[in-house]
Amino acid sequence: MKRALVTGTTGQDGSYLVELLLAKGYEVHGLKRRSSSFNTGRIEEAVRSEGHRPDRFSMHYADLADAASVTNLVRDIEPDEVYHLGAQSHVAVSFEIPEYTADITGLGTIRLLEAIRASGVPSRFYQASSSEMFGSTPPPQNEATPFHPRSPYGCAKVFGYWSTVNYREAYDIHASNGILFNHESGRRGETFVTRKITRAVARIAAGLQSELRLGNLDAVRDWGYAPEYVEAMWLMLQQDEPDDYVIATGEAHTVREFAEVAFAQVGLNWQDYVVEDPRYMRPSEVDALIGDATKAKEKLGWEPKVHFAELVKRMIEDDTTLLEHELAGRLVRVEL
Ligand code: NAP
Ligand code: G4F
Repeated sequence: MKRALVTGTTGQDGSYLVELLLAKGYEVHGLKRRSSSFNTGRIEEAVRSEGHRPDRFSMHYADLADAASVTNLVRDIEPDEVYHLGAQSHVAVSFEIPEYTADITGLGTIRLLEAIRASGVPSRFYQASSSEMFGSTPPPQNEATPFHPRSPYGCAKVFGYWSTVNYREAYDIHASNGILFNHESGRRGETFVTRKITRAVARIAAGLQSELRLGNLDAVRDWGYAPEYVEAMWLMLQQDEPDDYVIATGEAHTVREFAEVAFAQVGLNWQDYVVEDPRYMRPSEVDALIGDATKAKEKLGWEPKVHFAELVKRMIEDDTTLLEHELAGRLVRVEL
């Protein structure tokens, strides 16, 4: 039985990856950080789904700011594969807390790589790199496109990317970067733009909200479906040789289009509800991200199946169901 350690387990991608690894028969160890309230809602859903056996799944307290905590995990668990997804992952927030973002999102990667190197455990390593690293370099972007980050988050991810390449070259660690373009789902954090929109649409349709305040409606993104993207992470660590891969759909849509399609799904006109609010504009913006995932198709056999309209539809359905459960008081949190 293969053993995996996943950081960022409580996040969107971590929860889908845990689900995937359990389904593949792995023993999975997740990291959770101390929080004053339950922060394991997504992973509860993942562990319960499809009757997965919780005895192959454990959560451990650790923090990416605490090198000893991650070093101890690698030494004690001796994982075959480490998926490093933990990060301060919000671009707008990174302008408010740049040093913290550099510490967790940038140095956090070095702490984990160093834990692997120092322990001598032959773990394969996945780094959650980001299309945000391309920043202002015009699309389409692929593995050869130069980086020009536009946020503290993007800068921290560039550091993590090159650290991963460096540990591969210097210490022969099987370390790969997945350069993932935006990917979304019903488990997406509520303050990222897609989920902010689909959650608002469900609430507006139910009469609980009257407007939706957004920032830059002209931004272009390449939005895919998160469960498919975690499959690509796993595929990268199954290759004989480590490498770096862009994962994207290649389709471009604006934030405005996302809002238009989402409101139309419940029979509403987005223009009646969306208010442009400078509060959500960024000091420097990434105008357009559109990925070219040809290498992933050719080498990993990976291709996206869920496209834009279907993605928006699924997210609206998930938020509508979630709202019904919330209103019926059917959501109960437990300790994991
Ligand atoms: P997410 O939902 O924001 O999850 C981030 C995870 O990191 C959460 O589990 C969070 O824990 C954890 N974390 C934050 N600070 C931590 C700390 N100090 N110590 C330990 N854990 C900490 O992000 P996601 O969308 O799943 O993305 C996963 C990874 O892929 C991230 O590295 C992100 O930057 C990167 N990425 C995402 C996308 C995308 O479109 N989703 C695209 C490219 C790259 P809490 O639950 O306690 O907050
Ligand atoms: O949903 P977003 O916050 O995602 P962003 O900035 O593209 O970052 C996400 O994708 C990256 C991959 O490219 C990840 F690395 C990162 O961790 C994260 O998952 O914003 C998307 C676009 C931006 O241009 C933003 O300015 O939507 C625009 N936007 C317009 N109004 C808004 C809003 N974004 C947010 N969060 N909230 C708004 O009200």
